[in-house]
Parts: sequence; C-alpha cells; structure tokens
Amino acid sequence: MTASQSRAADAWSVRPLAPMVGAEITGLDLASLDDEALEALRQLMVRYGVIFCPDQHLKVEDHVALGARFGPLEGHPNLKFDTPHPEIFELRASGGGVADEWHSDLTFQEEPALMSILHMKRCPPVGGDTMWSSLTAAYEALSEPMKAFLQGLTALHDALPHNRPDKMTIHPVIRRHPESGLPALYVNEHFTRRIVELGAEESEVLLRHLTRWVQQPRFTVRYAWTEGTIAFWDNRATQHFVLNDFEGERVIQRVTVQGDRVEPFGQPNWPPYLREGRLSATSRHDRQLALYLRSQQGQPADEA
Ligand SMILES: O=C(O)CCC(=O)C(=O)O
Ligand SMILES: [Fe+2]
Repeated sequence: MTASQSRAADAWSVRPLAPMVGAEITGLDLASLDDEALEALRQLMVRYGVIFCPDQHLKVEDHVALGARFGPLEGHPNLKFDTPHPEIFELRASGGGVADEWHSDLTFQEEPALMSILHMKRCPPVGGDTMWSSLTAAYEALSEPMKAFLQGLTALHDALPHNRPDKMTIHPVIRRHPESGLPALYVNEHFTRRIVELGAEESEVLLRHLTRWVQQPRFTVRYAWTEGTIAFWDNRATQHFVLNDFEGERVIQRVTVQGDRVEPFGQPNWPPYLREGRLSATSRHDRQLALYLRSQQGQPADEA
C-alpha cells in the first residue's frame, strides 16, 4: 500500500477472522469513501478474499454507486429479479432457497464476475451464515506433482443450476490472479462439469476430489450476519456457500462487478479428450464436451 492509501485506511480497524480468508473492518463509512480509501478497501479485499463492514445500512442507490466505482456492473444473466434497480440482485429466502452449494459466481461465463458487494438487509436471529473458501490456500496446500498436473488442464463450466446447460465455457483449472499473481484452484461443484483433457471417468474422480478439497475447514471462514453488514468478495480467488439452516426471512441485495478473461497459471498443454471411432452407449459421457467444442468451431450442434 502506498503512503497516501495507508492514510485513508489509518483510522480503520482490520480484524482477520480466520487464518486463510476473511477480515472484518470497522471504523469506516462506506457512504463517504474518497478514492484513496476505495483503493485501500479493494486491496484489503484482494488480500483477505472477503471483507465485512458491519453497521453500514447503505441506501440502494449508494450501494449501486459504490459498486460502480469498482468497475462496470452486471445484472444476473439468467435470473430475473423484481428489484428497485436493474443492477441489484435481490434474494429473499424464507426458511431455505439459498445457494447451499459451493461456487464462485457465474463461472459459466467467459468473463466471470470480478467481485460482488452484498448488503445483508434482513437476516434470521440464528442460522443463514455464509462461508467462504480461499482458492489460493487450497492450491498452495496441494502436493507439487498435483500442482504441476493441474496446471496442464482446463475445465468446462455450465449454467445447469440456472436451467441453462447450453451456456458453457472453458477455463484453466489453475488461474492466475490478475492482481496478486497468485495461483488459485478454479473448479467448483456448482458450475464445473468436466476436465476437458481427461476421460469422463477420470474427470469425475478428479473433480470430486478437487471440489471437496476446497471445502476443507482450514481454507474457510464462516460469517454470522447482522443486518446492515456489507461484504465484498473477490470472486477470482474464493468460493462461497450459504447454510440452509434457518427459520424466518433472509434478504440480501448484491451488486456484481464485471470480470475479465480467466488467465491460466502455467500452461494448459493437452488436447481435449475426444474418443475416436464409433458411437457407443458410453459416448454420451463425452456428448456435452463434444457439443461445446463443435460450437466453438462453428459446426452445428446436432452432429455430436
Ligand atoms: O446469500 C448469501 O449469503 C450469498 C448468496 C450468493 O451465493 C451470492 O450472492 O452470490
Ligand atoms: Fe454466489
């Protein structure tokens, strides 16, 4: 942090909540941040993966305006919400209906969200916590041969959870964080379907292992909300999960900052796995991958 940025953040108190991810920041007012303070906040988000600012109670317009200072905002590509502002994504849940599968947001897009800013509007007295996991810590804890192996691979992600399995893209399994330069393990159980360069059975076993690996408690933080808390998470280096364990109403509002192309860490270096020869009963396991690859070459999907 430069001297001028640290001045802006001097009055803040930053309390790490877990060794690998998450910090709570107090002593600031998100409704009146100057540019230096905004930059200091962004750097804290990159450093901690997710940061929480309690007692903010931002107005909707201020929430949207704050988000827009971090970059262009995006609405949700698949889900429609009746909210006061097109850039606000609002989730109302009464005893369930929350995102209780680990994910980074929107990884089925070529350019997945860079970060999200969530305002906890209403939360139950107990339950409905959200967890985050550090994908850089998850990567770092892998064995050296596994790290080297994964750097050569890419994975297919799709929007099946939003009933849009036709929306697909491929990302490197290990991504380089564009700001920290650190490698992050970039597969998640919600949107990642297939390791492109492995056979279907191999892919299934490896994805199961990796998506569970990132969920280990040692890589995570669990946050118990209070109303008016604003959270900022770095969607390039974390996954999150909401506990579906509460009674009563839980309302969040979120704005999402557009991301950019996912850069590989290392060099994906194998061709896609596509079996030669005649179709058979097991060909169905390769069908989605074949469809995607053909669509990229401009070939009609029905030939797969
Ligand atoms: O409700 C939450 O705590 C987070 C929900 C979620 O997955 C999201 O906003 O991306
Ligand atoms: Fe999410």
